[in-house]
Amino acid sequence: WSVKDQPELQISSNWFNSTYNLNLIHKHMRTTTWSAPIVWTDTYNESVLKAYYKKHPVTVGLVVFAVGSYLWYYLGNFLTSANKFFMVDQRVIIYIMLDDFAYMPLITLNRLRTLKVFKIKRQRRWQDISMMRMKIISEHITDHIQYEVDYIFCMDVDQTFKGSYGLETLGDSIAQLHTYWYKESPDKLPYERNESSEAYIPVGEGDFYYHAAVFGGTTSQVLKITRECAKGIMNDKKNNIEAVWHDESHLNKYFFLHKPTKLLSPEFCWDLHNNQNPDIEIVKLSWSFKNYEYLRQQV
Ligand code: 2GW
Ligand code: MN
Repeated sequence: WSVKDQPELQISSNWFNSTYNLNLIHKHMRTTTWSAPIVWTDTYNESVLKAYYKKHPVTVGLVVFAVGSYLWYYLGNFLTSANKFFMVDQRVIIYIMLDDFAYMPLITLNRLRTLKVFKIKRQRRWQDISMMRMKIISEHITDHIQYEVDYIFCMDVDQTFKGSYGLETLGDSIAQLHTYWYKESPDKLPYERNESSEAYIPVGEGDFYYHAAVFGGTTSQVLKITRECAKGIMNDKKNNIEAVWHDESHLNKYFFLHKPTKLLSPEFCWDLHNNQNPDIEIVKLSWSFKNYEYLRQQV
């Protein structure tokens, strides 16, 4: 990919001070120690997948939250790009959780795509907006999503699809390798290290650091994931503890205890502010520009 195709790269950014070492040379890993495939752009054949799913059609759900400033700032772009690149030619239901119907962007969707928009209560703290997603998703799966789709993806709204994001990503339980941490050894990963938190992972243990901006799987697996994470978050709240990376810490604990059956390479959730990196052939989804001071004061 070139800088010209990726406008975010042209935004000068000093909002983020990277201290991560991206110079370690690693070969692409193709499977985990527990034999789960790691999907890179060159590990699958799209036409084979398409032929298979043509005979076995599936419906895929995409759940996204957009409340407060994130609603008008990110949702339109997220949806427009998802319409273009997410599960093209498959049935898709996009579930949008927002706090004000008036800011729902009007976009035209391709055939086979449906929107379902729900209003949720606004949380006072942004940490709670993020964490409460787990509880809300699990409730919606129980109420209706389980009867509507076969697979679900849950995603942050502050990102943009840049390339075909399709059938190669489907599986029982899907975890996303984090852009910054995928080459790092487990003892350096930013897991929750407080023993009293439900998200606790001891130093030296753990597999990978997964990014909560993308996770998914079959409806029943995503129900388990979100229920367990919500339970951990609620128990921590009772004990007056908040894990270092909020819902993401709990998701990492869940995937430490229940190994994901498929991992997505960082191509599926890349930060374009990162250095150019030969590991990354095609960026499929990229972080949108984030002005923390501005957006977070708006909550
Ligand atoms: C979040 C933080 C600060 C200020 C506002 C918000 C906020 C988040 C908001 O005002 N409105 C809103 O809809 N959100 C939703 O929560 C939205 O879907 C957003 O993508 C998601 C997570 O917040 P985000 O994207 O600002 O967090 P990140 O990009 O720093 O994400 C990672 O860490 C989070 C926990 O701290 C989550 O685990 C997230 O899934 C991770 O990607
Ligand atoms: Mn985000």
